[in-house]
Amino acid sequence: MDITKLDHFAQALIKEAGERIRSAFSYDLVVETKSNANDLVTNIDRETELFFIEKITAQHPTHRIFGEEGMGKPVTFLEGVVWIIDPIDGTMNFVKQHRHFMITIGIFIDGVGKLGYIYDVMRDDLFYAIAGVGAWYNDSPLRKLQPVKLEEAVIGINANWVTPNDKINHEKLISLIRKVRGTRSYGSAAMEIAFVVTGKLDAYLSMRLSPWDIGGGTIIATEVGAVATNLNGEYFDFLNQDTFLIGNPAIHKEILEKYIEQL
Ligand code: 2AM
Ligand code: CA
Repeated sequence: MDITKLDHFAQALIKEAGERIRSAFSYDLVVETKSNANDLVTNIDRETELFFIEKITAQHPTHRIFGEEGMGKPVTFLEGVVWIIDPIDGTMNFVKQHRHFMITIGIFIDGVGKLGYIYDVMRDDLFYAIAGVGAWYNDSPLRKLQPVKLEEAVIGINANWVTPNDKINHEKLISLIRKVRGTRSYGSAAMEIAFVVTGKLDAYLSMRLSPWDIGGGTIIATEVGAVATNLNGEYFDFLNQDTFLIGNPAIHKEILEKYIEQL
C-alpha cells in the first residue's frame, strides 16, 4: 500500500466533494429527520457519501466504506482498508448556518488509523495527518501540543450535558466548567477536534459519538500528542457509538479522574 499515493487520492476527492457541496447551495436542500427531531440529514449528505463510495470503489475495489448515511455495504469488522466517512459533520450547522460543517475521513488499515482528514468545506481548510509522519493544517505542519493548566484551558462541550441527564453527573461537570477559563460549543465534533489538535481548544468531550464523527480526528490527534479515549479512559470503539474525550495530555487524565462520573 502506497500511503502517499492514497493520501493524494483522498485529498483530491475531499476537495472535489467540497466543491460539489459549495455549488449545491444554489439548489433546494431537502431536509429530513432521522432518529429524532434534532437529528438532521439532507439530500446533500447522502449524495456526498455516494460520491465517495463511487470514486473509491472505482479506484480501489477492495476498500470498504463505513459512512454515516449507510449508503455502502455494512461494515462489521476493520480488517483490510476501511474508510470511515462522515460526508457532512454538523448537519444542523450546514442547514441553518451554511458554515461550520466538515467532511471528515479516517482511513484504517487492519484496524490501525493511517490517514486522517477534517475539511472545513466553506473555508476550504484542511487538517490532516499521515500516521507516523506528521500532521498539517493546509501547508503548515502542526506542532506538538504545549502543556496547559486546567484553569487556563478552554474546552468544547454541549450545554446539554451540564443539565440533568441520564448519562453523566452534571454537578461534577458544573465544577469543571467553573474551573476552566472558558467553554465553547461549535456543533460539529470534527470541528471541535480540529480545534483541539491546533490548540484552539484544550479538550472536547461528548457522551455519544459515532466512529465517523471522530475517525479522522483521532488520527490527527495522535500526531500532535493529543489524547483521545472514551470516558472510561479506554480506546474508542470504532465500530459503535461511544463516549469521547480528547484533550491536551496535560489535562486529559485530570478531567477524567476528577470531573467525569458516568451514571
Ligand atoms: P452529524 O452532524 O454528522 O450528525 C454535535 O451534534 C455533533 O454530534 C455533530 O458532530 C453530530 O454529527 C454528532 N451527532 C449528532 N447526533 C448524533 C448521534 N445520535 N450519534 C452520534 N453523533 C451524533
Ligand atoms: Ca453527518
